[in-house]
Amino acid sequence: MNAHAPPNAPRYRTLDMPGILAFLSGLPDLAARLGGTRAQWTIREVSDGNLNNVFVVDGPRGGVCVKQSLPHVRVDPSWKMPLDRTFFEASYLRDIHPLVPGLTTRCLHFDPDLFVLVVESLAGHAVYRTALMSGVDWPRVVPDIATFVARATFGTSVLSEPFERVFDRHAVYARNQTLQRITLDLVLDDPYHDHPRNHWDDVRLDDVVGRIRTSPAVRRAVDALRLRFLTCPQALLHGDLHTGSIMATATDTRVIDGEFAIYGPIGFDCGMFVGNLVLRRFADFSPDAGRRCVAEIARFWDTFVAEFTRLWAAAHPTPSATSGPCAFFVPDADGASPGRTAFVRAVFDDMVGYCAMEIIRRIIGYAHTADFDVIPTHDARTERRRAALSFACGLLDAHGTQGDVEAAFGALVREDVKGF
Ligand code: SR1
Ligand code: MG
Repeated sequence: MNAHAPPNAPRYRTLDMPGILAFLSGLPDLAARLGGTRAQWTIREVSDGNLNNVFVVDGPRGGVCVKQSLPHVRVDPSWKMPLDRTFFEASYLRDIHPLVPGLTTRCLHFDPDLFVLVVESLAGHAVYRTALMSGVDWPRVVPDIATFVARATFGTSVLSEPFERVFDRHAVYARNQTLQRITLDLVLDDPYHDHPRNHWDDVRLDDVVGRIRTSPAVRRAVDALRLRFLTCPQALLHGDLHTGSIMATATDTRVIDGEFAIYGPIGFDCGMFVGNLVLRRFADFSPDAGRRCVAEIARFWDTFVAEFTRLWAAAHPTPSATSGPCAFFVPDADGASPGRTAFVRAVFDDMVGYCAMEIIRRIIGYAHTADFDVIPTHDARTERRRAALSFACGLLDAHGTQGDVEAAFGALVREDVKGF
């Protein structure tokens, strides 16, 4: 028994690089994928997120990516944490890979004792956030992510599967409570009151933080969105779909890091992604950054709606009078579908709300993003963060009234948004 293993995982030990190579050499399929002998394999650590150790191993024939849970948050060893997050990530990949085969990675192996997950390595791909910060323009990524969200959520919802199957899956992810707690606290709660995990480095943000926390309309929106996150299990979500959870090239897009997977409102995944596009917009000084950002959000939303409704129409093609229990959502004989329209509108409102909450938590909460780090001066960084917070505050103030992308996000291009 390993003295450092958590009590409920007696065979667990944190693998170092030689340990990873030894682990892989004991798995014939993975060893064959790498090719050659263990002595010919190279290994490098690529840990980038907050939680886990991640390594890429390359051999003469191919590569794999190895991810292991730690008994604590990687970036804060004093924050202890159960190990089960790689189990949920492996489950998520197995559930959604058939729905989005070219848009994520395949789970090649999961070890339930060591909490090690092995997936395909993405040679040549960059973390999308890092690529955006270096100025790339990869027009495929946004519609690919919209397609990913539409297919992965539709395919795991009762709109496409018998409820028994959905509820069984829901029961599995309902155990992902450690990471659900993190999202509840870090994204949906902490930023809206004093909490030691919050931080920002300039008192010039204090007044906008105060505005966010004291506006009754913002408070109402935040409370409603928090409640929806817990009470609206529409589909299996990625749960942490920021631009650091995407690996891409100019021609290929893959969603990674599904450890936060949970049943919840579909607009949560949409809002996380769009929120990170908006964060990027506020860190970008190029003159048409606002116009490009609004165009990207419109492309995301239009692609998502087109794909989601295409799947829906294909799954329920018959007129409501002759169909089963989901008739409310099936088009009438004349093709109209008020139920579907209302459902999609609710996803839009959720997207806008969670987008705002993602922006806010990334600036004043625990886990900031690197986007603003490329801005050369402290004053300019503060100015941009202030502008982003003000914009997010406005989204929540008017939450539920915006109606379309232009109404919600059009201010990103107008001169009346100060600070950029
Ligand atoms: C302690 S975990 C902090 C953040 O990192 C993850 O990527 C999630 O975004 C989480 O909120
Ligand atoms: Mg992550």
